[in-house]
Amino acid sequence: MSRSYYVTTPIYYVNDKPHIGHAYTTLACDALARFKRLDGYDVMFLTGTDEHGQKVEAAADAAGVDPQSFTDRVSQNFRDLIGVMNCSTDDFIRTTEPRHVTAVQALWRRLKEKGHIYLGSYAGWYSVRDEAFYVETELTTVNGEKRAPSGAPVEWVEEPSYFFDLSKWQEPLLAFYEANPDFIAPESRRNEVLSFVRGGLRDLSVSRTSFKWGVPVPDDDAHIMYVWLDALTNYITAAGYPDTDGQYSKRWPADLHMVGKDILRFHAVYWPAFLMGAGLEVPKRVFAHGWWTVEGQKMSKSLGNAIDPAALVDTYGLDQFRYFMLRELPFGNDGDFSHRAMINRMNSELANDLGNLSQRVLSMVAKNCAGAVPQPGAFAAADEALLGAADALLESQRAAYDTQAFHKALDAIFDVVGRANRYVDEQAPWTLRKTDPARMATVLYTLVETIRHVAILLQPIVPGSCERMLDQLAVPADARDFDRLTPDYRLVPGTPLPKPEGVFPRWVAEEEAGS
Ligand code: ME8
Repeated sequence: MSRSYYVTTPIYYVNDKPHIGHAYTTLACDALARFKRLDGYDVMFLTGTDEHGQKVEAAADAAGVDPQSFTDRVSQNFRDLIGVMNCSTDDFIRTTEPRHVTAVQALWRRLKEKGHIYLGSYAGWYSVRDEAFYVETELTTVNGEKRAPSGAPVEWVEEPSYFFDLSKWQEPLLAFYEANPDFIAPESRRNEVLSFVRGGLRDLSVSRTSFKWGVPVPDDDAHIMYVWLDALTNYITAAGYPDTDGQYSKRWPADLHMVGKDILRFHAVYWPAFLMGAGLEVPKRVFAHGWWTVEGQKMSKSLGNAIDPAALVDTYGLDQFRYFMLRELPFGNDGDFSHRAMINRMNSELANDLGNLSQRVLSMVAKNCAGAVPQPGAFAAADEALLGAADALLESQRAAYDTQAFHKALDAIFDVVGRANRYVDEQAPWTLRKTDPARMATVLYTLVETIRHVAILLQPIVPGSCERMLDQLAVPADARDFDRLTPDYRLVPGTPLPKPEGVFPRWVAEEEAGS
């Protein structure tokens, strides 16, 4: 049986249109899902939408639509974005679906039976924007108004509420983090969570009575469930819960919950506590990535500067956008989107370094090797060094993907691309054509084989472009998985190649193009 890999994005609130922040998380998970599939895993890649709660209810109200029609419409925008970004999701969950309501109610019953939920009343601060409860000491005052640590406004709430006995989970959670040092990444975020939990935990309000848009609490429908208990459960709903036979045992626990740093606490503290309370397994890892700003500014509705990923795909190209998002920042860090940075990356790395290499080499092969994979002679040390570097890439890619270090994965690949470009210049096959055609064939063979490695390994990031590169190398569609990256599967000399075509166009500004 093949190894399984289950990766999830957060489920996005349907209060607003998707922007590049949402695109980022989903793209990172797509790269992981594709990588693991190519590496022989049976992958489940889940995304979806978080549709209940006060924030969504308010957005529907503001739009003058009932919440269900509103969520149907906005959820579809997130679903459409998956196609626009060529993401390979296996399932799309909506928290308003019956399968999810069944799962959340089953989880609630289980927590209740085990004595972890009790009825009380809540009096305290709540932020609708964060959908989170805060204590006075966490708040700051800005222009006379109390604000959550995120900067979101808060309101005073007093209502009957069920509570989850989170305070009892401090020690079990700390023991769990200790026993599983890779559970929270990156390290700096892990430390933040540890100090939060060490500071003590208060029981968590897990139901609301002052509005209706949510999953009813079983046997007490005056209450609806707190939106985060509802939302987090999506990860087990999609694995089949409450049916714990079947798919569930294969999928759960998830290998990775990818989230932004804003929602780490919910995933790394509340979620494992709920699961432990219910006697269910805890996910293997939560990675909290950094935050994008745009041209130096926070993206916000009021500034109207949120960038639509579809517009970037239209302007710069799909793979160019995918590449930029996963290349520009050390994954985990915050970063800034700017058009200048986008153009620099696509022109210097994709068009110049990789595109030119492949176009140069394939044109020489087309002209000088009868349009077929060249026949190499004995390999010289320089050839073996380049092929050795290409062969060694898979291991470094695995290490990078397993730690979600996309930037390191790309660094390693582009290091080989850089070596290949230097090798072309040093070996000067255009000169060898006249002086030593047999040696020219060996050099060109070394290069096309190196390009084969690069194109196979870049598939998770720029899948469409790699498909075209591999077509140009006449690599059959069923020979593009990572098990083909060994010397046993080198390109077969004499295989006819199609006419080469550029894969990574340069982006030329309109004023330059017109001049
Ligand atoms: O929090 N930079 O949904 P949400 C980077 N429904 N990533 C960003 C970003 C930015 N500027 N803006 C958004 C929720 N994101 C809950 C989740 S999960 C059980 C429930 C990404 O629509 C990032 O992944 O507010 C962040 O965590 C997520 O979108 C928040 O999406």
